[in-house]
Amino acid sequence: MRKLVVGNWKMNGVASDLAEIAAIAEKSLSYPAVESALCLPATLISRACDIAQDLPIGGQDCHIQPSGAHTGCVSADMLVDAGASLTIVGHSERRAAQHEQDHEVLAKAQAAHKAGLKVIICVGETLAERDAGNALHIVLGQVAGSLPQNISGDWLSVAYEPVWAIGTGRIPEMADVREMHGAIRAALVDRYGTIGNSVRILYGGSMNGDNAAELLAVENVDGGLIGGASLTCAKFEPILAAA
Ligand code: 3PY
Repeated sequence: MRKLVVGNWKMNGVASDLAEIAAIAEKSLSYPAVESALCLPATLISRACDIAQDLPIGGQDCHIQPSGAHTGCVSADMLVDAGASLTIVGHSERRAAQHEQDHEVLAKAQAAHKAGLKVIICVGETLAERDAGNALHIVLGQVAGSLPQNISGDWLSVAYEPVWAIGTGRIPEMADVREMHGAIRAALVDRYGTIGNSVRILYGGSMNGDNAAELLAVENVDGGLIGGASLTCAKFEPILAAA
């Protein structure tokens, strides 16, 4: 399957960054063997779509309702209306700061799919959970609790992002990445049969131009969810090249 490389801009990006988005969109055309996308703050999506050429633009979260009295929230339908074609749900920063639970992440994934978006569901363990030997148990629990009953690899990807690797410059040993991605794959196949083989499992957490080739070569690493290294074309391109 084609590798999927998605930038997560988090709470970064204003109008003056549109030129960088245009540069990334232009550069991504040089890597047709890689599927790429940028998940942006909701405020930038519409303007980014105007200049993104073939580069899909996405959101970073969505509400479970299509509309209503939810001050400050953005629905999946609103993301679609703005031009988005995908969204992230369940990022660890939201699971921690907004106390999002698996069942809410699942509902968001369903709402996003219903609205016509592709969806990336994030899972990952904290350092304390890894140090206690619970990483597999925690992550497989999140996979079981956050994924809807009816899925397909056409619209769903899972991103394994160890929380302690996000924004720290640290990445796991490749053997640990192989073990976790293999365990997620086995869980997907166990629950969904052959469909489980069509779901991409992305690695996220301090992936950059220096470590992307090694990470993307690991079995069952079907792409990356990229934080800081997706903010400029100069840093993002080497990851596209490695994929
Ligand atoms: C990171 O790599 O920092 C991420 O959290 C990507 O989502």
